[in-house]
Amino acid sequence: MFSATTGSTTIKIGLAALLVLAATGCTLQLGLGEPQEEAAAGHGDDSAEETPAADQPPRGEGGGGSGGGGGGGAGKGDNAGAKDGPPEVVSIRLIDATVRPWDGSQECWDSNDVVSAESVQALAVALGASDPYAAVAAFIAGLLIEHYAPPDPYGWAQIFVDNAWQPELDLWLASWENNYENTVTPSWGPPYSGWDHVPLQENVRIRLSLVDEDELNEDDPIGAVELDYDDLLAAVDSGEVYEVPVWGQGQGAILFFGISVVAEQ
Ligand SMILES: [Ca+2]
Ligand SMILES: [Ca+2]
Ligand SMILES: [Ca+2]
Repeated sequence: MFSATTGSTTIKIGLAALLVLAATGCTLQLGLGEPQEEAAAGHGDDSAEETPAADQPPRGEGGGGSGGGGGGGAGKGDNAGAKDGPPEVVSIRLIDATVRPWDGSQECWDSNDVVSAESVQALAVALGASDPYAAVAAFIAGLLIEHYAPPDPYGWAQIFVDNAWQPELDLWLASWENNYENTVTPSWGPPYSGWDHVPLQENVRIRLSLVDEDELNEDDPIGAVELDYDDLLAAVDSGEVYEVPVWGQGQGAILFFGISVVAEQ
């Protein structure tokens, strides 16, 4: 039985899951807040319907402690199983993301300023580099980011395992109340949220959905991306926080999704 662990945010626990978990002796950490049904359901796109309404932001009052992973980082070299074939069971922590500094209209997230063609081209070059994560990080570091009206990302994660999305294991990574603001590199800890005792099945998926919190207007959907088996396996093999390149998905506004995946034994 797999389980969710939440950092400073909240998770939604279905009654049925609670009963099952009580029966099996697993422990879950409960938050008080609940994602909206739209978030809990397994949607296939990043349409506006999927994002929580602006007047009902997720609340971060759930004082979750960290679960088994604590700090959540994978110990370097602690990737037992990587050399003996894929691990059967893993622990996953969701660490951070990198958001493109402009939206699908090439406007800044929190202003109507259109970014320069030079910036767009420079990011394209960085994404084509041999180490795109480092190149993109350097590109972002070189921006006068305050001129780019950066977003205030919050979001949630969902997992598909045992041939189904598991809404009772949805995790809020940040809420309106506790998200890092004015950043294109949001992180979600410590402590970091994630899931323990996850069977590493070939059809496993993890979906990340991000939204830009806006005080005055409706929130701006940033996007949704999914990780698959190969991504999780690559993360195990890396032995460290692994930044999955995801800019090819959807509108391309989420560039990287950083995760830590450790084999459980
Ligand atoms: Ca905005
Ligand atoms: Ca906020
Ligand atoms: Ca905003």
